Amino acid sequence: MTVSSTTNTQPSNSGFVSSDLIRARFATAMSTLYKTEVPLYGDLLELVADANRIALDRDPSLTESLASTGELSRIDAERHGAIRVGTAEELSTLRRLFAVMGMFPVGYYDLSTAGVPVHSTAFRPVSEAALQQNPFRVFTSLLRLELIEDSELRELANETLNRRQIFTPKALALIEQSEQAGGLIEEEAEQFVLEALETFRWHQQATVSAELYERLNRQHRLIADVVAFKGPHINHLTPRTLDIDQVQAQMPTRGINPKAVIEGPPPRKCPILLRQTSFKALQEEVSFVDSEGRLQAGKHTARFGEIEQRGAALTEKGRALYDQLLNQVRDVIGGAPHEGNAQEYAEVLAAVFSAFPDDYEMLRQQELAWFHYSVTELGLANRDKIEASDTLEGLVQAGYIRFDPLVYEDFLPVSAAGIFQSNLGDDLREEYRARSSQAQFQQALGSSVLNELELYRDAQQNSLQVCAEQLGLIGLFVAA
Ligand code: OOG
Ligand code: NI
Repeated sequence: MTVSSTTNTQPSNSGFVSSDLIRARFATAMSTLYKTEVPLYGDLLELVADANRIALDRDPSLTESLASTGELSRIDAERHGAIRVGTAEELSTLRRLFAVMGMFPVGYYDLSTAGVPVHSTAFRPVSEAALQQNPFRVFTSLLRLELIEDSELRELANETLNRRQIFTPKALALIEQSEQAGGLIEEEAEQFVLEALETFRWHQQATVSAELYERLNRQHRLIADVVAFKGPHINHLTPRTLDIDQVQAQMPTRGINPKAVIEGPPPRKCPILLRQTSFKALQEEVSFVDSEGRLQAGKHTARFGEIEQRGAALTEKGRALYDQLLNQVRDVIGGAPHEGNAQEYAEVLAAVFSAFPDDYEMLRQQELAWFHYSVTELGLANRDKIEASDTLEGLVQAGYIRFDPLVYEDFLPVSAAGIFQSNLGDDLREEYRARSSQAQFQQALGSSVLNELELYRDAQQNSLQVCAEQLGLIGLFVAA
């Protein structure tokens, strides 16, 4: 799959609503739905909006940098969600549903090493233009039923999953319509958003008896969450904050209790990758149904809240350094951080990560991060003085070209495992011996996943291309 084959703005005369617009409408509809389902999420949105305003007011250069990369306009609408599905068919149909909204599977995440019986991808827009319009992403996990050791229970789970249909008939018909016609017209697009939303809605009534729920729950809480309900309810919706430490500190003032440790890198002058923290949602009332159809009252904890701060996307080299340092931290504290060693963890994290350059120019020189290059006003004014022999470095030094970090659009497996664990009640379990594989996941998905590094490399290269064209130096800059 190439990026150009997934460019998703339809020609305006096709009569189709652009997939970017469908995604933006869907993201808004999802946010509205989740606000009514989990009111705490609405409070969190307000907290994040306030903190973002303060962060931008405090730091004009941040505003300028976000404007240069096109992120400024998307910050308030920016969020990701997460769902978990049970079968290959559910996953592959989701792939088709997300494609209607210009969202494609990027990356592969193996969570089995952290004792979570799933593997995952993120459906997200891929082109820079699409990301700027609306960067909505959904972290999507496939349950690995083969990890249920009890064969009778595994068969029961399998039968339960095979009996359910998580998509409405109209959603399925509109996916087909879009695939065949090459898009959806206004009326269809409106209906598609409403029908697609049904798949992500919370269902208070379980599809299994309290007894089967308990058996599934004992295997793993995640297994019960996926198997026992009518659909893959959205389990959190995460706004992007520009100052996660500030929001984390303020959460308790609004009655929200975050987990003890922020996942990801330590606080830095130049943020990298992704920092995330979550809060546990309340237990919810559900009803189970016995074989005679009688309802039994019960409780289930599935949904939670999360915030994240995004920083520079790292190159392969930068990512290797990040992974190495994070492993070092874990070696020092003896595994994953928890409430009991939160303070020590923060200190070790900060100390170990002092080895990671905290300066954009150094990150660029050492090719640790990806950047977006753009011509400055000074550069445009001096266009005539630029010669074919000028180098990119020379033009950057002269102030004719500026560089801003490309934001990380993806997820981190170790952080994701920490988020999973915290809302599963922290009952840590050992890593699964039966490791998952990307090939197996892609077979269930019905396609390969895109490589995120290639997307960042393309974005950097495209920005250089635009600079070259604006300065009349066509084809001069070569990719890093
Ligand atoms: C997904 C957990 C991972 C993230 O942002 O890394 C996650 C889930 O609990 O389904 O949300
Ligand atoms: Ni998340």
